[in-house]
Order: sequence, then C-alpha cells, then structure tokens
Amino acid sequence: MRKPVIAGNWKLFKTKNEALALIEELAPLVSGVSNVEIVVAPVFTVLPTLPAALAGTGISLAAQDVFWEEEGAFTGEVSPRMLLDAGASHVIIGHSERRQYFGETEETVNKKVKAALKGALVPIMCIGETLEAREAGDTFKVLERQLRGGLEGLTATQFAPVIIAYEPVWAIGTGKVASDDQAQEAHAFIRSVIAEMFGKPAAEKVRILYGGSVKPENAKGLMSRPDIDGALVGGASLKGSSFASIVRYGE
Ligand code: G2H
Repeated sequence: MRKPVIAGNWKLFKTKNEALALIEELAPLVSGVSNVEIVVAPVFTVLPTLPAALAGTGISLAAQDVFWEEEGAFTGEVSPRMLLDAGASHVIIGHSERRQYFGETEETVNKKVKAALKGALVPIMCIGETLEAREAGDTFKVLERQLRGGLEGLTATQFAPVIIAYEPVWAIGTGKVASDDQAQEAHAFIRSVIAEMFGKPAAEKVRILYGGSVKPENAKGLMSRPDIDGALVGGASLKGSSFASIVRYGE
C-alpha cells in the first residue's frame, strides 16, 4: 500500500505572517489525519519560520527548488544542506514553471535530484507534457524523456525515496484539469517506465502525484484511480479550508 501525499505548492505567494496565518488555519483542520502525508512548500525566505508552527501537526516542509552544489561562489542559490538547516525535509524539483521560465533542463533536474538525495532531502520531481506535445501525440515520449533524463544514473536504492509529480502543463493554473482517465493513463505509463528503469518493486512503491488545477471538487475522483497516489496542489493550497478538503478527500 502506498501512502498518499498531498503537497501544497505555494509558489510565489505568502510572506512570513501570511504563511503563519495559513498554518494556523490549516493545522486544526487536518489534525488527526494519519493516512495521508501532508507537505507545504513556501518560498525560501519563509522556510525557517515554519518548523516551530508545524511542530506536532504532522505537516512536512518542502522547498520549491534547490541548487546542486553544497557551497561556493554561486550567487542567489540555496544548497540541500541549507534547506535542511532551514527545516525542510522535501524539495520540489523541475516544476514546469522552472522549466518554462528559468531554463531548467533534464540535465539540471538530474543534478538537483542527485544533490537532494545526497543531502537527505526527499525530491518531488515534476514532469509533464505541454498542450502542443499532447496534441502531437507525444505525451508518452515527453514523459519518458523527462523520467529517464531526470533520474539518470540512480540505482534502485538511491531512487527509493523519490516522489514523482505528473503535471500536464496545459492543466496548470488554467482551471483545466486532466480527466481522471487521462491522468490515470499517464500515471500508469510513468509507473511502467519506473519498472523498466528500477524494477517492479520500486515501481510498486513509488508515489506518483497528480498536479494541475486540483480542487476539493475533483480530488476524490482523481485519487480513486489506482496509479494516482496524491496531489501537488497550487492555487487551492493557498487557503486552509480548500487544502484541508483535498487532504481529507477520502472522508
Ligand atoms: C501545478 C499546480 C501545483 P495549480 O503547478 O504545482 O498548480 O494547482 O494552481 O494548477
């Protein structure tokens, strides 16, 4: 049995006080939830503020990106050790917004995934096709390239903690959610590639999250599909009430 993960990607929202207010609202709404792993990912500057507020809530802390070097002359970057030092246990890597606006490639994603694992952080590696790729019938080709590129050089043991997030680019922040069938089809394909790369036991264990306009109304349908093991939630994670409803999709 794979334990579902519901992760809130706050993107470029929430200052320190806004983040604390959100946790104050969210924590009581998800208290007692033990069958789902809950993660929130604020901006870098907010990370060190949250561990005290999250203590005892069962909510884990993620960063939205990481650099692959430990330290050095790399102005503006943050290393895995620094994220751990700030209280993060997880890190989102290769989000489509980073690929689209900040030149993230399979190669940089791969370096970041390896650095995160080496630094004892759980990578949430994002992949997903654009509308253009889907319409050209290239969805599986793109997903396979991103998986093989992003995870290149890892052994099955090294891969074990990795969480994959499937986020079709055309469904991100657009209100257009993939249908349950479209998402399930992509997730099953992703699991089959992981089986080829790392073996069947690794494929059975890996959590594959869906991301792209997840809301309280569509969470349950998506989550009821066999290969969908959780969600990476953007817009709907910015309010405690909607994020808590998604966390409690099974109730
Ligand atoms: C996809 C998702 C969270 P949203 O980027 O990563 O955002 O739920 O707003 O589409």
